[in-house]
Amino acid sequence: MTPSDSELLEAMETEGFVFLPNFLNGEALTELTAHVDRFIRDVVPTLRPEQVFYEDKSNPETLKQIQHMNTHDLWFHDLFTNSRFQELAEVLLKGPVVPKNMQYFNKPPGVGQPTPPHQDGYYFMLNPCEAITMWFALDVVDEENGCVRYVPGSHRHGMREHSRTQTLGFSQGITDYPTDQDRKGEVTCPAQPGDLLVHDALTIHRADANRSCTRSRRALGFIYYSERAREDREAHTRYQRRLAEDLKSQGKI
Ligand SMILES: O=C(O)CCC(=O)C(=O)O
Repeated sequence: MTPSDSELLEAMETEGFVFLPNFLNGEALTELTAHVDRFIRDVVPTLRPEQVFYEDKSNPETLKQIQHMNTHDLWFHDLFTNSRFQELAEVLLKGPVVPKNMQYFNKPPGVGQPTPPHQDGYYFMLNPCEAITMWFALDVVDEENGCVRYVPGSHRHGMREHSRTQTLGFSQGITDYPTDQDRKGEVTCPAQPGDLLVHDALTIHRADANRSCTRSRRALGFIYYSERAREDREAHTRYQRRLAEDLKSQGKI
């Protein structure tokens, strides 16, 4: 049964995330997956290095992340801004939203690295920190290939301290994770293609590496800010610029 808007809002307020199985299926899912393949084939080769990350940049099979798909392709722009995804964002953020970034996340088989524990809001630099991320599964995702793990209720305890990680694509991680409480509370979120997870920008989450040697772990991320949230744009741009220089100097991008 599809949950009502008020049930979704209540779950979001209590747990800091919601799970919507089968958000897309059938032809809509087939079409979306075909457009992801098209984007990777036709658009990725035209993107700047700081917008596409590989576990090993000399091997295209290890593609792990794409940033801002919506700004490079009309089909994805439409999916992001004129769709059930944006409608859901408006419900969960209780008003108009700013569609900010559509991303592709993969953990390629054998080499896909863990996602460090983090809160998205730390990267976003918002005041108030009112934003959500949707995580849409394109593959069967489980503990073996690195499903998302949440700490329910963690969004109610403010921003934790983060520091620089060496993980390409997730440059900040929570420094004291896991506390006993984090460890006890953490839940795994396996998913099927077409399932959707949505989390608050303050909800702590992470994922393990892909330990499977044959199965990819592809997903799309949809980031929406509330129109009430003000971005510290200068600090954000400064951070992104320094990070890109750093990654280039390390030969990672
Ligand atoms: O795909 C992952 O492993 C994590 C994605 C994530 O951190 C996010 O969507 O905010």
